[in-house]
Amino acid sequence: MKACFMGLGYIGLPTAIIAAKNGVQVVGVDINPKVVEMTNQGKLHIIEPGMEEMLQEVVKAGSLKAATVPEVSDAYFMVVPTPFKGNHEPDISYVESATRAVLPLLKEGDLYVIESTSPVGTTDKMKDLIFSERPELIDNIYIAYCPERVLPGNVIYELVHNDRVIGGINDESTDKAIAFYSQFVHGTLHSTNSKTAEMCKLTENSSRDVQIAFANELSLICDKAGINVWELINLANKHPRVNILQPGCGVGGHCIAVDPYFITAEFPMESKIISQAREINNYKSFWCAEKVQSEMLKFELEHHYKPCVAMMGLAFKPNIDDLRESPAKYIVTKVMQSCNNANILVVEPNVKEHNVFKLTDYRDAYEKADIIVFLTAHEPFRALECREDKVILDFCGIFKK
Ligand code: SAJ
Repeated sequence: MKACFMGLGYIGLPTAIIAAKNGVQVVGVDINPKVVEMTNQGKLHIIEPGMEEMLQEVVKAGSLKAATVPEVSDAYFMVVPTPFKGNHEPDISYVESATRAVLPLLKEGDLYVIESTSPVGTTDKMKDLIFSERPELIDNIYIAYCPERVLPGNVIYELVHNDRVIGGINDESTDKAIAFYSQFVHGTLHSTNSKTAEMCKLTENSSRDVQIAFANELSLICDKAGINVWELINLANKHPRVNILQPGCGVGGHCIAVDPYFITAEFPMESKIISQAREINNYKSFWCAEKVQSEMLKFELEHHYKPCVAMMGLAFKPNIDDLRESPAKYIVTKVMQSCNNANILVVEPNVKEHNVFKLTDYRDAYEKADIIVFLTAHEPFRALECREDKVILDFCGIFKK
């Protein structure tokens, strides 16, 4: 069986590698020639533990090759980004152009799958596009939607062991897609229709966003009421049916802070909680930046000099080096703008160099600064001693004090 993966990003490339390792002849397609070149040399252009060794193995064995254009295959997978436009409307143009690229290659009996997070109805739209251009394929090819669910940093394990939801445009399509994924997925493959599978992906990430918003809302209430939110949540979670998540400096990454908009854009009247959650989580970052600025002003009035501030963490979540859509980065930028970059030390232990921020070692910054702002709960920060002589703004529960 030969399969073509359209998109060699954070999901497409690992999936292509795992499929190639499990007997599938894979062509990985990307519009970026640099990505194609690196992949063919066995070099990973993304950061994912353990993945490069696997890539080298499948490239060497000849079971995976990368190219800028697709090749005739038996199965085609759309694993391209679905960002949103300025007004939070989903943009499915990459899915559409990847589909148009494989359209001329499709033949009877082929499988076409969308993995990209997509608004409800996208699979039907692509089905209509395929059948309008290639009417002879109606009832002759299999079309399905199968979202990914992996957590960056744990991709190898989760790609194989997570359950998956697979929704075809008809039962035959669902079965055909299940047969493909069962070659390398050990988790259960749950069958449904394409619309439910699309909504399922959006629901999973919106659910997490809503739960984090609840924790963030509590943190704002507790700040006003003079209550330690970490202690409060810990105690509330002792109830057997309560499980509150952790507040932070906002929600980042390219999934949880994005996918809920795919629901709110299409169902604005019905998605009140989902849209409120987005607002609360965005507001939390703004609130954190304001809090740092007011603490700096207070310090200056009390001590008659401008404080040195350590901004601890830039990544969008703990123990990774991914800065994309990071609330910490937004807060650091906003604070730096407010003081013309003076006296701000920026720390990110998982990144060696950055083209915008001059990075300082976390121990040096902690020692030197008057105000310490914890933005991302990286593990090494937890080993620091909580110092009475510093002003500490702990937005991510390093000391839980
Ligand atoms: N966060 C909090 N408090 C928490 C948990 C997370 O503030 O208690 C913040 C993080 O700091 C980060 C953001 O939320 O800024 C998102 O982090 P995350 O670990 O919740 O999720 P992602 O974006 O890395 O991955 C999510 C996962 N989805 C769910 O857990 C429902 C993953 O399984 C998906 O595959 C991925 O989105 C995706 O690709 O959609």
